[in-house]
Amino acid sequence: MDNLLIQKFDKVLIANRGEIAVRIQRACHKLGLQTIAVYSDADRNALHVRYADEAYNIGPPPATESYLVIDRLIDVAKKSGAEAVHPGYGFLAERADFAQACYDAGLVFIGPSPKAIAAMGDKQLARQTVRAAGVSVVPGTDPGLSDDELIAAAEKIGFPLLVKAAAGGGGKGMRPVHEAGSLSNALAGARREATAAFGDGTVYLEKMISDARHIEIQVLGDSQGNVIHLGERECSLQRRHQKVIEEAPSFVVDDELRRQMGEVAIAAARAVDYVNAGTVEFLVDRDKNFYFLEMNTRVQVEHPVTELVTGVDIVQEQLRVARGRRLRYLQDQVKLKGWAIECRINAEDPYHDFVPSTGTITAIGLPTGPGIRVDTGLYEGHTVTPYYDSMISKLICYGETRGEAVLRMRRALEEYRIMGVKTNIPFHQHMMESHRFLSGQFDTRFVEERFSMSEREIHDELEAAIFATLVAHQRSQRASQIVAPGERDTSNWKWYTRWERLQR
Ligand code: MV4
Repeated sequence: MDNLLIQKFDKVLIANRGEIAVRIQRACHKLGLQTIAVYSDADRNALHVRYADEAYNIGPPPATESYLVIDRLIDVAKKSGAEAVHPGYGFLAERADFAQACYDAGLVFIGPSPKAIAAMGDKQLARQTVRAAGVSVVPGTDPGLSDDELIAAAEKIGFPLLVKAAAGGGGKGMRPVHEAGSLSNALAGARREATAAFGDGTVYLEKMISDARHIEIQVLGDSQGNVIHLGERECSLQRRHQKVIEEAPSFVVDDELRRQMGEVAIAAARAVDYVNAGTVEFLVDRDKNFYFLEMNTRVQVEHPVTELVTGVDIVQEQLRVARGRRLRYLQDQVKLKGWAIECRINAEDPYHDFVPSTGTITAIGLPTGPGIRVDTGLYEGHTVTPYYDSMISKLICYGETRGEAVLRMRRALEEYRIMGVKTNIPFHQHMMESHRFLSGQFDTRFVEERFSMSEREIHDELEAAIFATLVAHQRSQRASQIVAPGERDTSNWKWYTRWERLQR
């Protein structure tokens, strides 16, 4: 195993913030491990700081001066006596140089080897590596081609195709090309964008798979060479390459397709001697052909939906295998039961092109009850700043069936109260009433091309008008029972916040 330190540890530094830092702490504390938190000046009072056994300030609010400073994190690990580092997702989670720096400092990196991270981080190398292991990839070009060779290759691949950045992922540096004439422009544009974003302008071509769904397989590997998969997550509902709703299982994956995709995902993981939790992304077309897209070498935002339908605590398994333990499950012990849906709650305005919303959270009411899970770092008094991602909470609902999960989600969204910033909760409420979502008929273009919030805005305005009429009428009837919002008993959440929403 290349530069992969596996050994017992008792103290874990969590190189992250927000809900995922809290999630990792919970798994650590369950296993009796001590936690070291790090925080920027903006996160002094954050939940992950309060829950930690020890917490260290690592600098000013911008991530480039705090959460992304490798030397400072390694220093804190040494100073605090941490023996392992969990990177979470985002920030340094997929930086091979960070995993290597941990290794060089004698720290267990709770993730795969730097070599596996690097192999999957280069999208062209990843394609080559998994293809050599028998995994079907989207037809496309090999590394190291000149412009003339790319143009010749494009004719063979056919149109439409995509120009993609080798260092990319997440849609950056990606350009669709519909005819030969626009290829050289697209190559130049993608190179420019990739150079600016990643400092590496290498691009390659892939045939465009249209009407595809984005379905990913969760895998787990241990240091004894066992690799299992935990089934799929449906991640087609995205906006600007950010997922907004995920579910497990997927509407279109039957037992046989799951078995096939699972086997292929395991082969992809084995191709890089994968250890720890990872995700293999696929595009699945209308005929259920599936193609490897990329592998994410970290725990993902949407891991809870898999936890709910498999009963496997993924973060706990990450910690266990990093300490040299075997996976607790064999493949045939993994059984899917029920359905789980996750709504990402973002601080943004769904009625104004989802612009980020900042401010101080003055009050929160979390939904609870059967089948409800909320993963969040939110607390009253927390200030949502523009420095970090706008995702402030994840609402995950479980049901025996997809229908039950949806009903619980609707109820939980109605209960959820966040005051002080705008959130995309109305977007999720609207989605939970959409025929296409309810019937499972959507692909990766649905949110941006076919789903509109304007209907909901009209619906909200209509409701506000009816409500105002009702209030006016009741006031004229019995003045004592209806009072203006300022005079109303604000301990009644539903009433107060509903008024606020309708006043929008
Ligand atoms: C594709 C594709 C169609 N064909 N590749 C977007 C981000 C990056 N992970 C890869 N992406 C895509 N690659 C081929 N050959 C369509 C997308 C894509 C997409 C993928 C998943 C979820 C949402 C998406 C939205 C637009 C495009």
